[in-house]
Amino acid sequence: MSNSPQHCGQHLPVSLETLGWDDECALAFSKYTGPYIPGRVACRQRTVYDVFIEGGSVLAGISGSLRKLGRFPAVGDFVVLLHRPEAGATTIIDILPRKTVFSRGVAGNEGTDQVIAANITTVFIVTAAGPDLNARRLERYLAVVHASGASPVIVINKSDLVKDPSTLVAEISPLSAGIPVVCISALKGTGISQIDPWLTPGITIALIGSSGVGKSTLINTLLEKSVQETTVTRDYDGKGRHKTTVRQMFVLKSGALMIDNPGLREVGIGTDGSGISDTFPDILELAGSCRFSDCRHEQEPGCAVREAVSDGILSLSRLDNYLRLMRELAFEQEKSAIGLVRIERKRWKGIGKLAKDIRKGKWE
Ligand SMILES: Nc1nc2c(ncn2[C@@H]2O[C@H](COP(=O)(O)OP(=O)(O)OP(=O)(O)O)[C@@H](O)[C@H]2O)c(=O)[nH]1
Ligand SMILES: [Mg+2]
Ligand SMILES: [Zn+2]
Repeated sequence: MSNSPQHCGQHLPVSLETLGWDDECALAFSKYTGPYIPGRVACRQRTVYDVFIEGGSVLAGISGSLRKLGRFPAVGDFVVLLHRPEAGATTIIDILPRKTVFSRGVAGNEGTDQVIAANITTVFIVTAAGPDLNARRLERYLAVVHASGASPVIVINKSDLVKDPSTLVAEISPLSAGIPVVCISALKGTGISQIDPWLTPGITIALIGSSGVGKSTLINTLLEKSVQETTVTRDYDGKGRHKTTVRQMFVLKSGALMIDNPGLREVGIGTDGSGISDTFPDILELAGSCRFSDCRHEQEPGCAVREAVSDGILSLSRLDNYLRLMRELAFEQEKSAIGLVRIERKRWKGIGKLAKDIRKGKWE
């Protein structure tokens, strides 16, 4: 095998429209005239990006100035490329404003959100019949998706492993009010047509979920070929081997785009609390009737939330998960406040260095 970078995914004659390019993108791009072309990042391999462009794809590096500013494109980003095929070089020189950002707060990352993917319309939260089907885990995923600006769909996979799949849907219905739930077997192809409504041209869907739930299998089924390697090891506790290691965007037959992700080992909730409020609207409504407006629903007198638990209206485990996520949010926000100061300092250092380089004429 050669060491030179290879395209990691499809090489298709796609149109910009298929890639989700719209008026907003066109407006943001309109300030670029000259040898620049638009593209969309399909895959990142260390320092090289696989970028879909009108009619196909190219491998591109990023410009020195983006690197110095610490602005790295994510899968799904619309980018501006300096395309010089005659010189054998294509460079990403700018990232267009992101419409949605799907990120996860990661411990040890200075409390900042790590961008998983950008410009995602819909997130399929994939779970599988069996031990992975867990309300607490789903609530956490829902909070992360809500915070991203994308809309969630819960996909229960491996329905072929149970006698009566309708019980699976019933199991999670209490937490999925208003959220579409589909139950499929990616392996056998059963129920796949239920996801058709989301597979429309220009729509970008990201698949998330634990390792082994069948995300890549679903991609293979939709592409009607084995482009993604799938694993036979079942890994529900996050300790095993993850099959997919690279995040990658695919163009489906319907014209929709789908991003396969590695199984998420750890989903932090990030620093945006809106995802939690959207996931627990029932608790927020109850909280409006608590005696104290800053009630933490722990020991306070006149707590309407605790009362709902004793009355059997709200399950204790749901409240516990809510309180756990709120504590995590407070912690992440505090960490971020500290981390941001540090990052700002680093960023200004980068900008200062860039200005110096420009003055010295070192900048291309
Ligand atoms: N019985 C059954 N097995 C399935 C189904 N979908 C996937 N599998 C199996 O589950 C295993 C894991 O599937 P993958 O598609 O690799 O899972 P993944 O979510 O992509 O895993 P990571 O890439 O590690 O995140 C494989 O052995 C698949 O054949 C299904 O609908 N039914
Ligand atoms: Mg996979
Ligand atoms: Zn309360």
